[in-house]
Formats: sequence, structure tokens, C-alpha cells
Amino acid sequence: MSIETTLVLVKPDAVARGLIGEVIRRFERRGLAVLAIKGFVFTDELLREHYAHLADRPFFPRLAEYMKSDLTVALAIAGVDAVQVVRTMVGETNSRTAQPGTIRGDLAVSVQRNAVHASDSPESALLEVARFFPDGLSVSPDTARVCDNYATDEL
Ligand code: IDP
Ligand code: MG
Repeated sequence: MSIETTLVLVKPDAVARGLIGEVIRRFERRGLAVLAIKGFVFTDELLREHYAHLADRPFFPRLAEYMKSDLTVALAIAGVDAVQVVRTMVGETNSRTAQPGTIRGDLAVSVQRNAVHASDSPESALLEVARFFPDGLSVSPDTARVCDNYATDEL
């Protein structure tokens, strides 16, 4: 158990459907803490970096077009074991088989247009928070806003 900061992206399909607030609300309601928020539009360079593991896949050009189509909202989200907690809340990649109650299972119907991104490991969370918040975070993850939601032996 440790406090982690993970990276969530509200993707252009969720932004276009007016779901920025709904996504943030779910994390806040759970007791996770939003440490930073930023809106931006993906460039080709940033996309190739962020989705490097998919660059050779046949669907990559279509994915890139979609990811550049509108605003993306980046969130740095903190909590104990936040990477796993957030991935579980997000649900599986294919929204059509994602469990109801998850973000994708409730808010999306597509494999590609699946509402959100979330870091998949503590290592990628470190890289991805630094990628989208290169100036660092102005709020520390061990703030009372994070810690007060846990017993002291969980921290
Ligand atoms: P993840 O977002 O659940 O971690 P990844 O495999 O890392 O899934 O894929 C990144 C994103 O690429 C997915 O969220 C989805 O938008 C898109 N994607 C993944 N696989 C496919 C596919 O088979 N067809 C179209 N888009 C895909
Ligand atoms: Mg992934």
C-alpha cells in the first residue's frame, strides 16, 4: 500500500458528450483526490509518445485522428493504490464488454471511443503524469485531502 498519483485522460468523445464533470465526479465521490487538471489538444508528436505501444497497429491512424479531434482533459489523481483503483473504475478497453458500474461500462459503447485513459502500472503512471504535467504538480499527494480518507495504518 502506498499513495500513488495516476494519470487519467478524459478523451475527446467524452468531452464532446459533455462528460468531463461526470468523470471527475466519479473519482471525487470515491474519495480519490484530483491534484491537477489541464485541457489540451493532442499533437502528432505527443500521440506517438503516449501510444507508442500501438504505433504499428492498423487502427493507429484512425485512433490518432480521433484523439486529435477535440479537447482532451488530463487529470492527476491521487490515493492509496490509485493506479489499480482507477483502472478498476475505468473498466476494460472494449466498452461493450466493460462491466456496468465502470466508467466505460456506463458511459461508452466503443472500443476506440472509450471515454477515458488511465495509467496501467505505477511505472507508467510516473512517466505519464510527468508527460502531461511537465512542470510538476503544485499539490503534494500526501496532502490531508488525500490522507484523511484512510486509516493511518493504510498510508
Ligand atoms: P487501455 O486504454 O484500456 O489501456 P490500450 O491497449 O492501452 O487500452 O489501448 C489504448 C487505446 O487505444 C484504447 O483505450 C482505445 O482507445 C484504443 N484501442 C485499443 N485497441 C483498439 C482496437 O483494437 N481498435 C481500435 N482502437 C483500439
Ligand atoms: Mg493502455
